[in-house]
Amino acid sequence: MLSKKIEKALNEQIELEGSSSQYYLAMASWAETQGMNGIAQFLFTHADEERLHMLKLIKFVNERGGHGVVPTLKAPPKTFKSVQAIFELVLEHEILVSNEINKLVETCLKERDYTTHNFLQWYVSEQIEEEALARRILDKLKLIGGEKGGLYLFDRDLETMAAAESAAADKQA
Ligand code: OFO
Repeated sequence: MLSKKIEKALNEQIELEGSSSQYYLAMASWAETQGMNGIAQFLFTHADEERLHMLKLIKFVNERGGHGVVPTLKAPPKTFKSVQAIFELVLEHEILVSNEINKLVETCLKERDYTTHNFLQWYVSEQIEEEALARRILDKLKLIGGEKGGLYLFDRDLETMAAAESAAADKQA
């Protein structure tokens, strides 16, 4: 059984995962309108993953006797400055999410909720991977600089990465 405190904290995380999904969806849609289909595909896949993170939390809260609440979400931005700006925002956002997960883990330890603590370890590892991925992408973009041909290849690279990620997600499902 979840304590009210942990249930509330998990519901806040549900909201954050949901808004991450919307945020990446907005980035994906903007990239698609700019003709960057590989980047868009990568971000669409990322948005789907965040939705699954939200779903996983909702199911956990319900299984533990609480109520996973579907959140009302604020509209994300419609447009973005550049591809570089998008991935800077992705990294910044992932760092914020990691900090929130870490706070949640700490609260579980204080409340002696070892079951939720154990459940959250999956999110801890996921955040390490997502931060690392955002950093790798930013490094690639730095190498390219403002070069158009480089951006074309980068777009194709991300399309391949998106296909690999969704194949891995299908295997897990
Ligand atoms: Fe939910 O994994 Fe990133 O934010």
